Amino acid sequence: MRLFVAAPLPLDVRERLAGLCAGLPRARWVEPHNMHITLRFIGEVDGDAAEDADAALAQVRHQAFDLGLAGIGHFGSGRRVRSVWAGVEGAEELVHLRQKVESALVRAGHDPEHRKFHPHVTLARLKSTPAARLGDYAAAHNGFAVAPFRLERFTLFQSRRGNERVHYEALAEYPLAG
Ligand code: 3AM
Repeated sequence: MRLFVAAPLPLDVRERLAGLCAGLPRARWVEPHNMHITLRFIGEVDGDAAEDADAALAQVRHQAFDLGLAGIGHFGSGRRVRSVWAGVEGAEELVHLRQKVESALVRAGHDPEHRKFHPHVTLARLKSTPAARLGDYAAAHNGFAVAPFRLERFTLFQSRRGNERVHYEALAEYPLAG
């Protein structure tokens, strides 16, 4: 099974984000119920490894904290822009949480993640979207912001692919201390 760890987003935040999901040609928009902030991609694992990851994640201790969203960005450049996303504001605590998640997974036997962490909410995956259209889109939405909301848990998701749609199913939730 294909797993990743993420911060889930409240419904009202996902509804705000859904308002950004239009106006880019050749975009595959993320459905609002699938929106999240990935903390750590785990990848394909068997049932035993999934149980070990779950046990390790259940050991993570961290306070609940506030975070907001602000701005629009993208990964890739020129004709190879792969995705557009909403940025995270005040991500210091999220970075700490992500470090704890990373340490827990490495202790559970996963290879360390060496790529830099760029907290974001993916809005769309793109293929050959003209750069000018992306510029117009970013300019139109650059003032986007969501007021801080409380993150009270993080989640282990399974990514399933079925008839052309991807579905993220929450396998386990880990509360942050209130
Ligand atoms: O939060 P986002 O949507 O940016 O891109 C995938 C998605 O991130 C990422 O894991 C999240 C849940 O699918 N992902 C997929 N394959 C990946 C890989 N091989 C990956 N991240 C890193 N390495």
